[in-house]
Amino acid sequence: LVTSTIGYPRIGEKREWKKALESHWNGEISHTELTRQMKQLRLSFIKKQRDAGIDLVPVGDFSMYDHVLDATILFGLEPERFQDIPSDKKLFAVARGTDKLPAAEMTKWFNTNYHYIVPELTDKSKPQLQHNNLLEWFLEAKEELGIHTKPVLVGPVTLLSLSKGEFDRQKLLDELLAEYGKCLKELTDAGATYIQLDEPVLALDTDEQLMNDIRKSYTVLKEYAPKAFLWLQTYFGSVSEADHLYQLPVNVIGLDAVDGEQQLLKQLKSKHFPDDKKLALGIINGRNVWKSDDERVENIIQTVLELVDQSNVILQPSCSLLHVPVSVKNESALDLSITDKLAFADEKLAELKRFALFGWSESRVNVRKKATAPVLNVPDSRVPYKERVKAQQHFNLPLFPVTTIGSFPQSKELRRKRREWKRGYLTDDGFRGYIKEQIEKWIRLQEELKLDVLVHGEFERNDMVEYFGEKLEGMAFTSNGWVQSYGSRCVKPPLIHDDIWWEEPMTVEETVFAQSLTDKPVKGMLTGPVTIAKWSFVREDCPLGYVFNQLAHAIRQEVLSLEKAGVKMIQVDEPAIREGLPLKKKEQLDYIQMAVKAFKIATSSVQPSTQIHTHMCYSSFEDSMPMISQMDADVISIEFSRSHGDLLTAFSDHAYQKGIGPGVYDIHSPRIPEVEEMTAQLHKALSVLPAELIWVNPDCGLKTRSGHEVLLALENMVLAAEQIRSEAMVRN
Ligand code: THG
Ligand code: ZN
Repeated sequence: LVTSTIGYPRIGEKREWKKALESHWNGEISHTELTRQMKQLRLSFIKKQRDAGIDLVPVGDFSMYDHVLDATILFGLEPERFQDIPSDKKLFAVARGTDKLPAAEMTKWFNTNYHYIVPELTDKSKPQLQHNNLLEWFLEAKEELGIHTKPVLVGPVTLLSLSKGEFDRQKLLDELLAEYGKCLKELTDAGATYIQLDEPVLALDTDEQLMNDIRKSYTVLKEYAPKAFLWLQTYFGSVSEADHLYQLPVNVIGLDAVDGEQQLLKQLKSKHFPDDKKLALGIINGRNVWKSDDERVENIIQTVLELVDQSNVILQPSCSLLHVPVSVKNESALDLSITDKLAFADEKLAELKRFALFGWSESRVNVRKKATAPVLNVPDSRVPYKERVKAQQHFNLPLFPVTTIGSFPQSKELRRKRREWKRGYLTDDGFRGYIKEQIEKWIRLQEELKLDVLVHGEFERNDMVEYFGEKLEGMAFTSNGWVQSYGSRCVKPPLIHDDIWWEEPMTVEETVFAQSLTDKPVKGMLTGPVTIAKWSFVREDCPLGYVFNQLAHAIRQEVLSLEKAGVKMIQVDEPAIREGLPLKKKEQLDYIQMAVKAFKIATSSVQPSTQIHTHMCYSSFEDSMPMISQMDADVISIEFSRSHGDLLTAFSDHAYQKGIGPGVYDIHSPRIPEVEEMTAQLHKALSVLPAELIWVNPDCGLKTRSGHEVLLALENMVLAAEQIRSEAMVRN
C-alpha cells in the first residue's frame, strides 16, 4: 500500500527550530540566516520522511510560525494595519505585533493545544496571491533532494471558517478561489501532481451552507487547475456526510480512521466509495504517543480492503504529526516499561511503513485494562453561592479587588538555577532556598503595589501541567517530548500511563511560606483535573472519564492539604476545559458533565469560608457560559483584554452571577497598558455585571513577560481599580 503523511513536526529533534526563531527575535541572527536555517530544517524533514520509506511526503506543512498565518499572508489577507510592512518582516509582525501595532488574535486550533493566528477579514479584504512560497518549496525539494513532494495548504473553506470579522462570505470565497486556483495552477505547471487541501472544518457539525461551499470550491478549483490531483483532507473526527464528497472532482479524499473510525467504517459499508478516487486512510493516531494497536489497525485495513480496491487505498496518520514529539530515541531517562509503549512522530513513520507491508505483529500494547477508578463518595457540590458569599466576608476585600493570575516573570537566573538543580549541580536545599528568596521578593513587591490578593509566583514550576506530572503517581514526564503550542512556545506534555493517585503535598510548602510573609490572602495555585488530562498524553486502555475522575481525586487531596495548612483562597485553573469540548455538538453534553463533575470533585470538599477561584484563557468561551457557571467557582478570571464585546454579550444575558475577573492587561504584548485602557475595559464589564462581582486582574499568567514591564503594568492596573472604586463610591 502507498504511504503518505499529512504534516510533520517543525520543531526539530532538539528544538533547533525554536532556538533559530528566538535567536532571530532577540537579534542574534539575521533574517537571512534564519531563512537559511529554516530551509535546512525543512529539507531535512522531507528527506527523513522519504528515507523512512514514505511515498507521498508533504511540503508546505512546515512553517516559521503558523500554517494558517502562512495561508493568510500567501493570499494577501493580513489585517490592514500590517499592509505596508516589508514582506520579510510581515509574518512576525502579524504574529507577535510590533511596538506600534497589536498582534493579530490567536486561538486554539480545533480541540488541540496548538494555536493559530486568526485571520481578521473585512469587506475591504481583497484576496491576491502573493509570492508563491509553496511553489518555491516544491521546486526546492525537487531540485535539491530530487524528491517529488505533495504540496499542502489550508483549504479555502476552512480558512474562511476560521476567520473573524464582518464580510460577504460568498463574495470573498469566490475571490479567494480565483487566487487558490492561480496558486494551484502555478504548482501543476511546475509539475506538482497531488495537492493536499486541509479542510478540518468538515469534522465539525456540517450544514447545507458548508457542504455547498465545499462543493463549489472544489469544482471551481478543478476548473482553475485541471491538471491538479486535488486531495481533500480532513482530520480530528468523522465527516458527518462524507458521501457528499464522493462526487466532487477530487482525486483523493483523506479521512480520519482514529477519531472518526466507527463513523468511517459505517459510511464505507453503507455507500460504495467511488472507483475513480483514492481513499487516504488516517489509521495511525497523530494526536497521541502510544504505539498503534496492531489488531485494531489490521481490522480497519482488512475491512477497508473488502470495500475499496487496494490500488485506491493510501495509508497515513490521522492528522499532522505536529501534535506529537519528534522521536522516542532521545528518551533515555524514561522507564523502559513506558518507552516500549511509545511511538512519537518518527516511530509512527516506521509503523506506517510496516502496516503498508501488512506487517502486523502480535504486539497488543493497548490491551484495554480495567482501570480501578476510585469511586469514593466525596462531595461534588457546595452550599449555594449566596451562602458562600456571606461565609467569605471575613476576607474584608475592597470593591474591585486587585490580584494576578499566578505566575510571575521567571528571570534568566531562575531558569539557570532550575536547570542546575535538575542536573544535580544545585542541591534541593540550595534550589529551595533560592525559590524562597524569589517568593519573598515578589510578595514584598505585590504589597508595595497595593494588590489585595497575592500569589506566590510559581517560581518553583516549569509548565503548569508538567509540574504536576512530575509529582503525581501514574504520570511520567519525558526529557525531550516537546510539542509546538503557539509560535516558538512549546510544551512537554506528561504521559498518563497508569492509574493516578496523590502521594504527598505538591504545592503546600511554597504557598504556606508565602502566606507567612503577609497579612493579605495568598491564593493557592493548582491546575485542574481536566486541564492536566487534556494537556497530557492520556492512556488509551481506559475511558477518559476514569482519568478525569482519578485526577479529580488527586487534586482534591491537594486542595484539602492547602486548606488544612491555612490557605483560604485556592485557585484551580481549567484553561483547557473549553478546548476539550468534542467538535460534534451531539457529543458535548457527556463531556461537559464529565468535566464539570471532575472540577467539582476537586473543589467541593472545602469549607464555605474558603474561596475557590478558577482561570480560563486562550480560547473562546462565549458558547460555554452555562458549563462555566456549573463549575460553581466563587471567582473566575478570564482573558478579556482583546475581546471586542463578544464576551460581554455572553455575560449580559446573566448566565454568570458569581465573582468574575475580566482580564484588563494583555500579557501577550510587551506594551505597558495605560490606565485609561484598563478603566475602559472595566467600564465595559460594569455595563453588564454588578460592581460587587468584579475583580481586577491581568488576562493570564505573567511568566512570559519581563519583571520591569510587569511592575509598570500592575501599577497602572491598581490605579485603574482605584479610579473605578472612587467612581463607584461617588455613585453610591
Ligand atoms: N501550558 C500548557 N499548555 C498551554 C499553556 C501552558 N496552552 C495554552 C497556553 N498556555 C499557551 N501555550 C503556551 C505554551 C508554552 C508556553 C507558554 C504558553 C511556554 N513554554 C516554554 C517555552 O517554550 O519557552 C517552555 C515551557 C516552560 O519552561 O514553561 O512558555 O502554559 N501545557
Ligand atoms: Zn491563562
